[in-house]
Amino acid sequence: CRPKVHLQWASGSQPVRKLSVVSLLPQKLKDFVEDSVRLCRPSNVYVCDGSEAENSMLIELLLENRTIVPLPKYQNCFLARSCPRDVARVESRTFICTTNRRDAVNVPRGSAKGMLGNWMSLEDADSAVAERFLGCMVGRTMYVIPFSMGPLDSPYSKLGVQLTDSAYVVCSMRIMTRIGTKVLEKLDSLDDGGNGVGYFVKALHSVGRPADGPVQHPHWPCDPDRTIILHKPEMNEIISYGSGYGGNSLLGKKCFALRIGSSIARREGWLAEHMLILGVTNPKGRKRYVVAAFPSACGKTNMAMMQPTLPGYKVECVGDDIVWMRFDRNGQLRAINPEFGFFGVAPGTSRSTNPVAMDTVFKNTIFTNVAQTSDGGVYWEGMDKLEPGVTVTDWQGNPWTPGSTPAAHPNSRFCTPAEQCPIIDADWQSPEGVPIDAILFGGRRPAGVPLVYEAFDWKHGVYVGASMKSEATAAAEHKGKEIMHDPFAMRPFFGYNFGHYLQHWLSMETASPNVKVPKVFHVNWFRKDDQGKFMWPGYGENCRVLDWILRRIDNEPGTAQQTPIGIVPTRESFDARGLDVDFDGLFSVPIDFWTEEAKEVAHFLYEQVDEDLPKDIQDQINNLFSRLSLY
Ligand code: SAT
Ligand code: MN
Repeated sequence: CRPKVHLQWASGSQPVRKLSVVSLLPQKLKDFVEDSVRLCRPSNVYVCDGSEAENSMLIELLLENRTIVPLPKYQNCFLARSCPRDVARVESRTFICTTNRRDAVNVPRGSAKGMLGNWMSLEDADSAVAERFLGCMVGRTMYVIPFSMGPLDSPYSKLGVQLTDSAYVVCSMRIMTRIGTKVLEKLDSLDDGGNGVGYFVKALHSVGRPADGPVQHPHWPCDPDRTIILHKPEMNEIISYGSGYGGNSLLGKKCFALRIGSSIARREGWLAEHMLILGVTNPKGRKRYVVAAFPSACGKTNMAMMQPTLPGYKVECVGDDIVWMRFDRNGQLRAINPEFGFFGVAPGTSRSTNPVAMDTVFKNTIFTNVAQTSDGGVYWEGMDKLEPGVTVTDWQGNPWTPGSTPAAHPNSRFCTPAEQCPIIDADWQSPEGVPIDAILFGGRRPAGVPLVYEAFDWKHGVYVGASMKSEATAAAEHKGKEIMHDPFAMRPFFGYNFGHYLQHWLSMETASPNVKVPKVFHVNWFRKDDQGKFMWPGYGENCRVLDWILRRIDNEPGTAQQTPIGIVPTRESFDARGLDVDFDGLFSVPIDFWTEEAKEVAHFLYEQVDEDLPKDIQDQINNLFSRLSLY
């Protein structure tokens, strides 16, 4: 019962020409497609060319299936409502699969539970796949999406091919990555070097179908009970089953660009990180680029699109979520954004919080799980006021009244082309990347953590990244406002053992004799006062923090005040003009709090990383304790 493999050429909604795919695809890709066809048994195979016509055909199909509805208020925008059980990443079902466990995940001390990723053996992964994928695409089309992470002409870019049975995924991948014939041509021209490791990342995805009983939501088929996301870094493979949602299904993003990417990066001597990239120009016209790592749903998109309030400042956006970076021949750190679009959190986005995003997302955008207005628009919590007379349908399709349950799901998203961003940086697709002068780490920390502090040096900076914590958000299945460890904002995205990851970061400093490591900072926009009120206005005012950071990069005298945890601004060097904020409160370093914090972080690192905790990090822990006790 072997289905025929066809390459369909579409015009409008009618497939008009069928060609045998066998003779046309590069051998390795052909093998991948054929093996997957034997497993999944789709009724059709369609190779995506990435064209406008193809996209229109798929949108037409999605409208017919009611997976999406049009949003006539805007230009070429659509809304998808997912199955309510398929609304976020599923970290508990996400695995790194390797021959040896210790390569994939940290090995905690004693019986402690590993908090930094899940491992599965290759044999168990094979059984999980066999149980789920056999015949999972019967009656469906398998789409073949050749995609590039990074600009096609960049030496830093990597290619992938995703097979999926979801047209929603194809349309979203087309926004989030560079897809189609051009990628296929590049892939064809590459040589795999015969080393057996794929020279493109193989990514197999199915939304699945429940083992017992019919698909619950015909417009959003999925199999939440058996969702599983597998990564095989030794083979450059990703296999994802059961979910159509963002980070679980757009496999170029977290699965490739972070998990497989970090593992490739370690082998090749560079860094794949969960960071935004922005360019900031000061009033003197000096432009610098910085990267910043915050956990999911902590405002990376807002910061990447910041509208500075300080006169003469300008921010431009290179990326809002993922960075691939390496030191160039001159020892300068350079970064590319491997993505092509923004998959941003909608709630909280408004004309006042992120006007640039508001100017970006109302054309050519797929919204997922936001609310819909009676005049054919969208709505979410924290958006601007509703126009009078307009009624709202919530993210599940039910009538909504203000004050009742959330109109939009807290993890609802916009998926929008980066090139539409009015402040997209002129060099955002530069093949050699942009030069990076500072690395920022941050999180949601209601207590104790200053607005900004600078690490003493690179090794201390690596410790600061390792010690990151943040309040849980809606981006994954976690409940409540618990403060979780989230080292480097990578907790759900490490592709290999966190101890080895720390060693890799430490090794960057001596990667070559001329390496100039950037300064490292920690920021926290979310400190609260005794009344539980945010102490810092955030958003555009965060440029004041960037202003201080730029002064530090320039080694401006009189800008540094030493504390046991790092360097904070002197009052004179931090521009708080016109703001009514409690400077001392914002920058205080409460010693009792930090002694507890340092102990807790040390406990976490020793327990989680145990024998793989690098000596340099152990030294950093000890140094911090002695600085705190001397204080
Ligand atoms: O769903 S995604 O993983 O793409 C978003 C996020 O968690 O950052
Ligand atoms: Mn993210």
